[in-house]
Amino acid sequence: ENGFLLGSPNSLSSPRVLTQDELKKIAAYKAVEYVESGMVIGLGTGSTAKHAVDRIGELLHQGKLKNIIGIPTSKKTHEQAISCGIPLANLDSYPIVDLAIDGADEVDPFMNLVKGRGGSLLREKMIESACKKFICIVDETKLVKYLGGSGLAMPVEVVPFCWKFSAERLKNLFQDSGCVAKLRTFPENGEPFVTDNENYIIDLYFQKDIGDLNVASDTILRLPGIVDHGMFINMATTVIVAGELGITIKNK
Ligand code: ABF
Repeated sequence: ENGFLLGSPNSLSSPRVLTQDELKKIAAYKAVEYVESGMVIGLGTGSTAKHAVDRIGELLHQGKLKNIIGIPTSKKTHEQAISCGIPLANLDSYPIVDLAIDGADEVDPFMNLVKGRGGSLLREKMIESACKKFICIVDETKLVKYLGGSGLAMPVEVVPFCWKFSAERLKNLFQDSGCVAKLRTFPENGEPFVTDNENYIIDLYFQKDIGDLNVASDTILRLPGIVDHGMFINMATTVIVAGELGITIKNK
């Protein structure tokens, strides 16, 4: 009934270990249970959110959901939602979003997030800051003790103009945390990755905890040339984590 063929992770019918993608799908389908007919829904980006968008499209198609308006968080999700038959709009026409469902790259114990490794952080942040409820969906590999703690990138969107100058300034801000700042490029040709808003991404890597996230956020946002960063502080109202032992739902 809920669309899974797999049963619960430990059931006799499916003793095998679930793949990461199956866990993502479980979290996404759980989140879609919160969607009600008539809602304006923020549609996330990435391989986890993709399952939620597919599922919303499927339920619309089956007539189990009606009158949904989707607000996509990226060009990619816009295309996916169109192919799923989800009616779309934007924040100009719907400045209040009932519910957004989106993935994350890291989730700390306080439900703060790192997002943007997919490059869509700006639209995601605009839409998710306009939501009454924001459900973040992840598999358990995304859980960290502190943001930046995975050793993977903390993305910052910058205007292309003098991006080296911006990267240097960002690195200097977090010298004490052993920050390394790298322009995101395509591995195949070394060309800069360009966001949906025609900006570049500087990926920050930290050796140590950056401390107070609000201070870090304010300091980054004060730099001219910076568009936004991938820390989503105190924005998720629910986090759904799918792991080998089942689903955990944490609410604000
Ligand atoms: C979006 O997709 C991003 O904010 C985040 O960078 C990424 C997570 O991707 P995935 O679900 O593919 O791991 O939510």
